[in-house]
Amino acid sequence: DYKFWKTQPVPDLNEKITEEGPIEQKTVADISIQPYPLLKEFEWADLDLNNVEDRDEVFKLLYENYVEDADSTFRFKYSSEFLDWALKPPGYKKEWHVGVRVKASGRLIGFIAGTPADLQVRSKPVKAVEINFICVHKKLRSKRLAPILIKEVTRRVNLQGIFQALYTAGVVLPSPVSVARYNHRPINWGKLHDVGFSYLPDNVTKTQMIAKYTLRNEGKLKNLRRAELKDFDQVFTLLTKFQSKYELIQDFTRDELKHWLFGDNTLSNDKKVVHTFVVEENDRITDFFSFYLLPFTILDNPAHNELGIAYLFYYASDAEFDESDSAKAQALLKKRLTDLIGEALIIAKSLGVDVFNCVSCQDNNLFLQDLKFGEGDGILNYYLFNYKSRIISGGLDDDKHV
Ligand code: YNC
Ligand code: MG
Repeated sequence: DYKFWKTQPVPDLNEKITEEGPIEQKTVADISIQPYPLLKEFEWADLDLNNVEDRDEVFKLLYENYVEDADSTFRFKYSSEFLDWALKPPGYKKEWHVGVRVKASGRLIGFIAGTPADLQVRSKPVKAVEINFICVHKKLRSKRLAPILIKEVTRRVNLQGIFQALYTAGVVLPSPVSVARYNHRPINWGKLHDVGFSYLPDNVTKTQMIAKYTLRNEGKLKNLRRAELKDFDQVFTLLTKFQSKYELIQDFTRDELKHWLFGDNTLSNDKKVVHTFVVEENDRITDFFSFYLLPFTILDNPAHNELGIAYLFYYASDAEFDESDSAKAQALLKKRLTDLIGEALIIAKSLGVDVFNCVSCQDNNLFLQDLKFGEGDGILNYYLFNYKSRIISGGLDDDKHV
């Protein structure tokens, strides 16, 4: 019955939203400068991710205790490099990398992170953070530590004059502003089947399944290449224009987008987390896409211990820009995105990826079928904290409580 969430500035499930905007109006002067009290055996700790030991502690907590699938076959494996990229965008604050330690041993048993992420909600600018990586050690679950982590990170964010947040979760809480489904494009179907990720449908052989998902080794899009920093200005302009049609987007500064697309450029290509590619014609960037690598640990499997997974990240194309007939524009975009993401699959394969994931929202629905993505069991709910918004269209729930 959402004992905690009922006390928070979020809309009730099924609440009809008429007016959009903040729920509570607060100022920094209203916010306590004292941390929330913890049980006496625990203490708060800011994690310094520039410090290798701190980063490894967060890595280990998540490696052993973070999100698993429904039957505990897989667990997200966020590497230390991934965390360094994901938690340190421009303007990050180490006070927002909130840890809880056992006082006696110093052991990290809880974590939650906030990162700067201004938004545009139906073209309205909303100053915000993104909240992610909430984790409580398995031995300390169901003791109401999660609400304390959430309240403490809220307090610390509020102290910087920010009162709104974006977060996503597999669980249903009051109240999703949009809902998307995970889609999976098998690349190494044989392995996916061996580890229980993919099932063999009736009346089909394994050989047929492997053949169905076999990709070429070489792409066919001319002028596609790995993005370089010199491309950034054009990519920024292209993405800004491309995304202006969406109802909920992150309002990137240039430095932020540079970080999200190129932030791990000091790593070699085989260690990189985020991979960005552009299509260039006569010195003009016409398209780009990016994906990041986030493997699963495979739990209790004698033959395999890791599943290579790519997640589609940002992309943009100018395919539709000069077409005023909207049906024609859509068809042009569908064709171009199918070609582009088709290339992403081939590149992901060359990086050892076993499955390519994306969610069913925005323009992704244009290419899912042609590229042989299949619907997964997983749902991703999108939430806004302290902000009422009508359902963001483009997700699964478009027809619900509009
Ligand atoms: C969750 N994922 O409903 P009620 S996603 C938010 N997000 O509250 P306890 C969650 N709330 O129902 P446990 C949640 N999961 O009584 C549970 N809850 O109102 C709520 N798992 O707390 C739940 N990471 O401490 C209930 O539960 C209350 O010990 C129960 O801890 C939960 O990062 C958790 O899946 C998730 O480590 C920490 O199960 C634990 O079970 C765990 O008794 C594995 O908590 C890892 C995992 C979730 C990944 C994510 C997004 C987090 C969003 C948090 C909300 C942010 C709000 C905005 C704040 C900033 C505002 C500003 C400005
Ligand atoms: Mg707990």
